[in-house]
Amino acid sequence: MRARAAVLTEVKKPLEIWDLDVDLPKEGEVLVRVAAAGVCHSDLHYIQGDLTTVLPAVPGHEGAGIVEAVGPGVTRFQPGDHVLFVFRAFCGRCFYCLNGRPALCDFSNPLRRTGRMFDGTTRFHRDGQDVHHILGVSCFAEYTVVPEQGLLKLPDDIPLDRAALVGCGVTTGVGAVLFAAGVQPGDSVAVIGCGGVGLNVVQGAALAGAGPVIAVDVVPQKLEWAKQLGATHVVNAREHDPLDAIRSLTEGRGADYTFEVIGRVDTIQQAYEATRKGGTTVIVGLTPQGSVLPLDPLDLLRAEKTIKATLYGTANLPRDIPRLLELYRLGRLKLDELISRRLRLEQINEGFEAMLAGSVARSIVVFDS
Ligand code: PAD
Ligand code: ZN
Repeated sequence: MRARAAVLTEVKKPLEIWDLDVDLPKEGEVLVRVAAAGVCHSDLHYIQGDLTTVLPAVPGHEGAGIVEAVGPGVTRFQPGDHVLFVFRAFCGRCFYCLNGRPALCDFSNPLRRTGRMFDGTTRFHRDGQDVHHILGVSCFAEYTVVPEQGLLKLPDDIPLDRAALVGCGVTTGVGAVLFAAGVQPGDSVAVIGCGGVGLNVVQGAALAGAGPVIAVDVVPQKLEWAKQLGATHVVNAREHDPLDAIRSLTEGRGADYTFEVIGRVDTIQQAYEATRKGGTTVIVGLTPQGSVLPLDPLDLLRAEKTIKATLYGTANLPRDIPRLLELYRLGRLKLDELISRRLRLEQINEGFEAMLAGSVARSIVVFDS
């Protein structure tokens, strides 16, 4: 089968649109016709080389589609099923899975490390050359092959472009608040970085009944969106020192919970400073591989702060993703408002440019068929 895909051939270069040969799914694998794929900053980290992977490769990890074919031994899915990609395929049987933490499951480590399927081969090729997978998803392609453990079944009534966002940004952001931090009604929350993921931290804080919810960004439009998603106060970090602003909105103490949703050491430090004594700093942003966070342990101790990090919103994926979709159905979780721009696959680099320019909450690649 042939499929067009956006391919990362070299770091710091735009993605190229290639016509690929896509193999049929092997044992335990599923061929998915991709319907929509969100443009997440984590993909940009691969493009910029802050996260490394085997190249050439097809990025894209936030997406949804329809099962086209299943390989031998696949029992959970059949052609026609609507599915969500999970960028941490999980076995469902190990210690972490049984304790509600599937994103920590080691099952998919070989996929991420090698950019290949479990049998050591790729399902994408061009002119006989292997093209690799990223995070075992690679949904910037018309068709992709994934292990069945990397899919969750979606209900048919949720539009696939809206559902796609739940594959990463929504679950990560809302989950950071509800599942990682466990924010309670009336807790004060500050969110540093209100892009596609940070806006979901804001809406997660609103869902949790937090207040104040202080949104910090450097782009005025992001702050407008943050207000629409439930921020009670906004701070433009280009105009005001976020630390002063957060402290003055929390009786001088700092927030109960601060979230860093950019992926920079300096803003993680800022979030830590803006956390009150006894409060919690939550790291959501992915810093470049090898970064070091300078931290005075005595300061941490004297202030009794907690530093937490969250992968995939610390969500129990098969339990929590259906819950989030139900909240969307009930009008409690906003998804439509998060999509600023729909792109054709050929326009994908514009999605990354718009992300860097700060002009979109999320862009989403929508496939024709
Ligand atoms: P994005 O580019 O849409 O958002 C980043 C936001 O930060 C933008 O709105 C910027 O304007 C804003 N910003 C930049 N500099 C500053 C500053 N100095 N002060 C305040 N705001 C600033 O990215 P995203 O929302 O898609 O992703 C955010 C991070 O989250 C990124 O590092 C991504 O890789 C990471 C992520 N983590 C997980 C996880 O499991 N932890 C999952 C998905 C994404
Ligand atoms: Zn992502």
